[in-house]
Amino acid sequence: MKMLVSMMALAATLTLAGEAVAQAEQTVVMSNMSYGKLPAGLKVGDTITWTNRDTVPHTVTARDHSFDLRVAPGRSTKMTLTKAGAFPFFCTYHTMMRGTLTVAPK
Ligand SMILES: [Cu+2]
Repeated sequence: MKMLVSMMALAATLTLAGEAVAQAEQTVVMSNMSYGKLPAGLKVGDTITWTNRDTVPHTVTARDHSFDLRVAPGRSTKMTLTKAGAFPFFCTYHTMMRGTLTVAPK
């Protein structure tokens, strides 16, 4: 019985450690001149792969310039979130394309 309890404690510890280092990988698809659904629950250290299914290039440009990606037609570009906060962004080629990423601290 004592052994079982300590194994359960170990399992709980491993689970906590796993969560602490887990980094989510998200994808946002750009198509029909708009950004797809933006992921919720983002944290510093997570990555977002931006996939452009249109036939024209798009950018993912933060208003405060904390990120600025150009994604060629038919290509994907991956970025890692390095700062917490709310980041409004837009496409510099098509300024009606816009969104906001909300990133929690690690
Ligand atoms: Cu665009």
